[in-house]
Amino acid sequence: MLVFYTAGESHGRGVFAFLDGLPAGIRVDRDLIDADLKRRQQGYGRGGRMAVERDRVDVLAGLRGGLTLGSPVLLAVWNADHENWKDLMDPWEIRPGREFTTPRPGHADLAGAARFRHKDLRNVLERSSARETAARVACGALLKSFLSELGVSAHAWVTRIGPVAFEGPFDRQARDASSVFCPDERATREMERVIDEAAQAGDSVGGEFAVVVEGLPAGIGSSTQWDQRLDALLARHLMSIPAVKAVQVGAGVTCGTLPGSLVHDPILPGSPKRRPTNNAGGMEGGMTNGEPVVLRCTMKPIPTLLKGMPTVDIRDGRAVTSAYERSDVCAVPAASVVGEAAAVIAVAQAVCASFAQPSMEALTAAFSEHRKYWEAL
Ligand code: EPS
Repeated sequence: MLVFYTAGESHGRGVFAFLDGLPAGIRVDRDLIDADLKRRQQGYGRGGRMAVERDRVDVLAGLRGGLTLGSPVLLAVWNADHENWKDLMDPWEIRPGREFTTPRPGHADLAGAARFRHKDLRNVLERSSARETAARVACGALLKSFLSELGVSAHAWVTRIGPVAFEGPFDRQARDASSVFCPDERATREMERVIDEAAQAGDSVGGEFAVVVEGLPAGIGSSTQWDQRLDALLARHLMSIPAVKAVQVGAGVTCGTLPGSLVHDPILPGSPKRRPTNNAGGMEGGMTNGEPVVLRCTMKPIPTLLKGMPTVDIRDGRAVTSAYERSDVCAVPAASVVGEAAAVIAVAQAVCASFAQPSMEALTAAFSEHRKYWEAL
């Protein structure tokens, strides 16, 4: 089993990722991790915090000479902004008087106050902050090295910002040239305009992104138990990205509007068995079916608004307007990078569950043997 957890507060010393259960001998590409961390920091509509941070991975355990050891891996991404928050984030002593008591509608603040009985909502928001996603991206980028040795890759792009949608094909160069990670120049300009308008109005804006995983043979995941279904695992990882409100697999919600004969993808003769369409999004019965895995996620607008929202002060129940210091206007481009990492982590977990081996050499052999079986079926 590949265990994955993160730790760390938004303005604490850093964010951290813990991975246990990886085989020994994966050659890890540090530049790839730092490139993904940098990509996650970008995107039109980001706020002041990203001007402070220069995210890079620091490997604290589990690697030697660029190779995984088969022991637990511990990754750190240090928070440069911690310097400015030392007093407020001191693990041992906090001076009273700077408590945050006005929960932002849409954020974890109020629900967290109920869950943990915190009176200072900073104790909730520090961990619920999307800063945590830097740790996920570091982890996902490390696992890209693992999956790439098996011939598996993932990519994500933005398909909507507010009312502006892009339904065209993926193009890596065009995506990387876009300020919103949308592989279309015209859509990019319109999306920038929507973000500008939201910023001018003191508001925020959400959107959608697509994630595709390619190169998986059929039969990864399992139909035998709810928690072994790969579509469910992918959805859980993606839904757990802060602000994601919907995850769709393949044709997703459209499947409920069409007859079966238009939804299900015909099986063509030949080896391997291919499909002329991919409404299933590469998933049947909780397992891959040999087609690309296609996922789509919807992100709500950022809840921290310059114009504020009606809320209450939890000290006395008075009606007030929610507070604002700084925030992103739109983080959908960054979320697409996180989505890519989340999908990679889920797929790596499913691969490790199916082909558990202590060494990469043995795991690659087992995986290749399975791929050959599928390709000859
Ligand atoms: C976030 C609020 C902002 C974002 C942050 C998520 O941070 P701050 O409160 O420091 O201005 O910038 O995202 C990140 C720090 C990041 O690395 O993505 C929130 O409340 O969720």
